[in-house]
Amino acid sequence: MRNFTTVNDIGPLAEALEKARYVKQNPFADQALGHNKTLLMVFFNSSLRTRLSTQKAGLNLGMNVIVLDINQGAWKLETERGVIMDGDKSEHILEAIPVMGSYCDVIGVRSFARFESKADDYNEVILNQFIKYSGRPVFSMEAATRHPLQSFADLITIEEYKKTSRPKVVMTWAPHPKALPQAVPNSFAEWMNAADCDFVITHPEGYELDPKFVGGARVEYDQDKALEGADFVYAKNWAAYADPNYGKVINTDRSWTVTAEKMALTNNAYFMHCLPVRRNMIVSDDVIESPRSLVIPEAANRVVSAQTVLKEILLSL
Ligand code: AN0
Ligand code: CP
Repeated sequence: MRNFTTVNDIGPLAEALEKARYVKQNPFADQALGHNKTLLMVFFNSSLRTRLSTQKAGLNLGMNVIVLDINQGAWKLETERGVIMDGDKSEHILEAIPVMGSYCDVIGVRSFARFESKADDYNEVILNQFIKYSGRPVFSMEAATRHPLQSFADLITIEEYKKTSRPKVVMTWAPHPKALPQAVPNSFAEWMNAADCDFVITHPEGYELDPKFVGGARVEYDQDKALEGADFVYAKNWAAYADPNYGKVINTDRSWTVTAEKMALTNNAYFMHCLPVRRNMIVSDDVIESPRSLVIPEAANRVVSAQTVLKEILLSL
């Protein structure tokens, strides 16, 4: 595997899960693989988990790790070609990317949807420029349309906790005061559709995701109905995808918050969320603190997904 940006890059999921199990049980078995190899992590947006877990994954593999926060200390980057750079941006991304590539062997990129242009976001213009111009393998640390390291960790977590071979997994929209990207729900849908589970998506009218990501999943507009018999409840907010509301908050209905009453409709489901989460908007305190909440083991598995992916990339160098 050279680049890792979607579920398709990892190969058959059963094999990927087997590799992840090995990595989890033997975190330091491949220290020699990363010796004298440098991982550069480039952040255009904030992060707690991705930053720490991916760094840890690189260190476990014996890599040197450099982290760059573009917005804290780097030059402001122009991303559009052809503009006269007489504004506040000092450097063009077309120079910055190959320069960054010259200092490392593998690059991770976090670059969220900017909600300025749906076409730019859904064409992954930033991530694709890294792939095109860095000369290095590139992996997504959440790009405009997907967050595959998160979805892989989510799948690993579901595999660890499921009690039936084909669990019912419900992804539910929940309210949030600010506009959030569709990357996490898109990606989760993409991975659940590729995995063996009964996958249902529930959200208010107007929050339909790109059909390309929904795929064959069942969409149920009645959250209570969707939650019936669920084994896993995966909560996430996202902003509207459909035009003319792309990138907008069109509903903050708190009746969609995942509460104990909502969880009572399920098959004693586990609660999942990628974090960071706003309590009592997305999920009530009692649900996130309950023994059925997997948010901490789910975050811990981010090291496992990142290390499994980095290992495959190192093997391809
Ligand atoms: C981001 C999002 O929803 O995509 C990152 C989640 C991992 N969340 C926020 O910006 C709060
Ligand atoms: N879940 C996740 O990616 O968290 P961070 O935004 O803190 O990295």
